[in-house]
Amino acid sequence: MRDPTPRVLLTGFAPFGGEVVNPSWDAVSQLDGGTIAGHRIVARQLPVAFGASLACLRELLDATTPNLVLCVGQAGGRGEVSIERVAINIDDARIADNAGAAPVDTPIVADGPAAYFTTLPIKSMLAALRDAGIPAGISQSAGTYVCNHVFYGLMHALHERPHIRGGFIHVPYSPEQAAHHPGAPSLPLGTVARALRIALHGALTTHEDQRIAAGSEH
Ligand code: PCA
Repeated sequence: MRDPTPRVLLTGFAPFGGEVVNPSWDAVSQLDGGTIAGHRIVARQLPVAFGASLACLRELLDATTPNLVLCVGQAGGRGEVSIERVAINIDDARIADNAGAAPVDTPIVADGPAAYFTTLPIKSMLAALRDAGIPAGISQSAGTYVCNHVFYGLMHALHERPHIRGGFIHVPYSPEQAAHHPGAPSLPLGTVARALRIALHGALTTHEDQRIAAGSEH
């Protein structure tokens, strides 16, 4: 019989762009099999490829039947845990993905809406992270590469399944990666893993988001 414990699907990405690690995967894999707010965490890796990433995510959604989905990716150059507000319907690759594809100005879903908002309580998650002493912020753009592609595809899939909440978090380089990118900020993997636990706990225990100003002018 299937385990009746409700589940969270938590994804990280494979390394890309010449990196040998991806802190998103290194952090989410630390949470695999654990329990947060009564939910079993199922952590899986997605490929950094426009085509294969969403095919993989759809299979995982069917196989896991989660209550909540959080996808996590690396954002080299960002200095804080970055909770994404919105996914936009465009692919515009600055570098080729791991399968060699580099789409330019291509819609992710033909005739899909221009954007989807996350259905996670991002302000409550932000407050929980800041209260725990972890640098965090709300981001108004997940970029136009594979992370935004996965985030948009996730929210498009969940549009038909409104009982499943979904969202995306970008994380900085690990210190070991930043050592090869002079001047780039970083966060230790243990801090990122703790941040994801706190963010998920906040998401799973909040049903009405807080109203906290966390916007930006750019
Ligand atoms: N970061 C990339 C794709 C995979 C990842 O970890 C991005 O921000 O699009």
